[in-house]
Amino acid sequence: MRFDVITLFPAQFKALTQEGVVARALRRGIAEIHLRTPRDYTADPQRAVDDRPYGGGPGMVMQYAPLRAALDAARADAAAAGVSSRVAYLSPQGAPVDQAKIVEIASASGWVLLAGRYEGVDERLIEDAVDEEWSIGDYVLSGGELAAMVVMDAAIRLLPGVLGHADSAGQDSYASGLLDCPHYTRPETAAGRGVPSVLLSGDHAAIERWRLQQALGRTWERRPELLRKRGMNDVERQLLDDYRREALRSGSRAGSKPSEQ
Ligand code: 4HQ
Repeated sequence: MRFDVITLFPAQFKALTQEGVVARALRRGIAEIHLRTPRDYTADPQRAVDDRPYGGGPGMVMQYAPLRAALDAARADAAAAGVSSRVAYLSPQGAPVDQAKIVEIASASGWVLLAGRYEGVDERLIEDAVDEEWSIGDYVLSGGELAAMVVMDAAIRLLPGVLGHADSAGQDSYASGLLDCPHYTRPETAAGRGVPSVLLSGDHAAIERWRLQQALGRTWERRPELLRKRGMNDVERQLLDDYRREALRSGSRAGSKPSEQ
């Protein structure tokens, strides 16, 4: 799949493209990331791409013309490569991006991502040239670059052949709609603390049951709204009941979780 990114700070994307899972996917040709800067599309002799907001107030706003030219060039390049891309603008006003949205994003052949700076972009550009507006969370970044990298990282790791079979994306916690279970590795005793005995038992069915139970229990404790949205089957309901009974019996923090009766 192909991403075209419009950004004033292309160097920031080295964090994504130079090492790790995404870098390997790019080297193997499974994904492509093309960067372009609106500064190359301004008519201004100073190469300015921002100006003061109409109505006054602090900060600057990214101007329509250079962004529009950069977006059009990106879409034309993608089209010449046989990729029909939609345009997404990263902003806190956008629709929240969850794992289901990432799966949808990863199923497209291409996206043009607009990473804004300052107070954002001229609203007329959003109306004319942006298909979707996405938010990665309810906080304010100093630019859309990190948000674009978050989305590309989460999407590219889902593409066939990017992850090995063992750590394939199908095993991700959110693929099941639950938080992940706890993980342990050697040594068997660390700072005097052991490992849950079931994980050393060799009983694979019991281990799978325990992991599902931990995932259900932790989701119930930490993100009950995810559990409500997902629902449970009879086996899962029983596993969670047993988890809660044990939490109450042992007096763990989860057992005295104040928000749930
Ligand atoms: N910004 N999710 C402001 C974000 C953001 C977010 C990007 C900061 C756009 C203009 N983007 N610029 N949260 O905070 O996507």
